[in-house]
Amino acid sequence: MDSKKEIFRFTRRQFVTSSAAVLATSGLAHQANAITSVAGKRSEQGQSNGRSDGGIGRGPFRVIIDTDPGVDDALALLLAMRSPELKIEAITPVAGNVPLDLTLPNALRMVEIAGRTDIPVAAGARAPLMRRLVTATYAHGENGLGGAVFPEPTTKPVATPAAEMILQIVRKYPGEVTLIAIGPLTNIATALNSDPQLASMVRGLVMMGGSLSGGNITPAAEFNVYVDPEAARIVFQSGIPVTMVGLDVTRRTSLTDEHVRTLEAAQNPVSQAAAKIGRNAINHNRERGYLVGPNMHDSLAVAGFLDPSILKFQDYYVDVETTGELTAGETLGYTPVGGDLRRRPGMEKDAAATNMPIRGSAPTLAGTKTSPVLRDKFVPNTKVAVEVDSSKFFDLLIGRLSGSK
Ligand SMILES: [Ca+2]
Repeated sequence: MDSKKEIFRFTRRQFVTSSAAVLATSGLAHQANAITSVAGKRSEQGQSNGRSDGGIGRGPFRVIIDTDPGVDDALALLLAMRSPELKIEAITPVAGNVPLDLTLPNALRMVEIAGRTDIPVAAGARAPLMRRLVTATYAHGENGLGGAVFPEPTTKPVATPAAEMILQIVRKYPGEVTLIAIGPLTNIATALNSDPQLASMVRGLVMMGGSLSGGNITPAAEFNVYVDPEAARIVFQSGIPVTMVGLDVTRRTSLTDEHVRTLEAAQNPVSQAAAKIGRNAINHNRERGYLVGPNMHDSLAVAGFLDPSILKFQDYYVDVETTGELTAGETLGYTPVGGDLRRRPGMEKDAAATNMPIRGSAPTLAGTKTSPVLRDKFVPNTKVAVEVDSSKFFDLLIGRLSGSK
């Protein structure tokens, strides 16, 4: 018997006994052990100012914000531009919530409102890599801002296309740039297709998108990944360290009338614009019969980067369904410490657990593949946000937008 088979047998035996052990003890305690905050790790890398309130005040960190404004994108952009921790090298709009003909001017409107026309805005993709564009005007209104109307922007985008802009900036500052992607991942995937070296040159990618607990546009898929699943797959498989802020946590970020009133009371252009967008979006939701306001999905991704203590993360190997007739855009999270594949606490670090293969669907008779195994062993590629401190998030978001923090 070769050693591989021995390990496999050992694993199966241990799996059976350890499953019982986990059931007998507390699954929750096990999960709590497995969940780690990246706050500590980030502060080792970043320039800490010695404060212990998460990550606020550190940096500045060079970032590129890839976005499809979008109600929650608009507030996320305003939050980012009001945050001294960020050095925003570029904003790169992409088609998503609404077509590029609207996301591009909406992004330009936001830099004008924030008085940040020093930030280059570079036009991105008009359509997903391999699919027809599906928009979300049902959630964001026909103009992408919930019906809130602002003047036509006078600022122009730079001539360089978004994907080229991303490559130029990352090459200029190797190892320093974090991509904050809060729309479909078309621009990032286009940049990676053009130069795969990009993956080893970025510091990381923080994305709003995906879900390990069901979708919002189909039962399987979250909107951003649904729109361009092929692009998302390229990103997850690129080797870039990904932080995924998905529906698992963003579902708990509903904007309320009270938030909007606080924004309205603050007398500055950013809070007034954010209040106008928020008020329109809440009314839009009410007209459609929802009891709660829209979720601030994208702002949570930005806030979680600013202050990692807002979120808790767990390591997964994430891949994307791209061939389903009903499920394209579903994100699958593989882990040796969860679900039916969970191991005894501590086991996830053992060789037996990390040798858990990553399995796809059973091979078809018509296909060329003979094995369902996609990867021989578990190696995480993504930190998935699994818990959120919603009140801490809104303290930061509303505080920054209103100018009190
Ligand atoms: Ca978005």
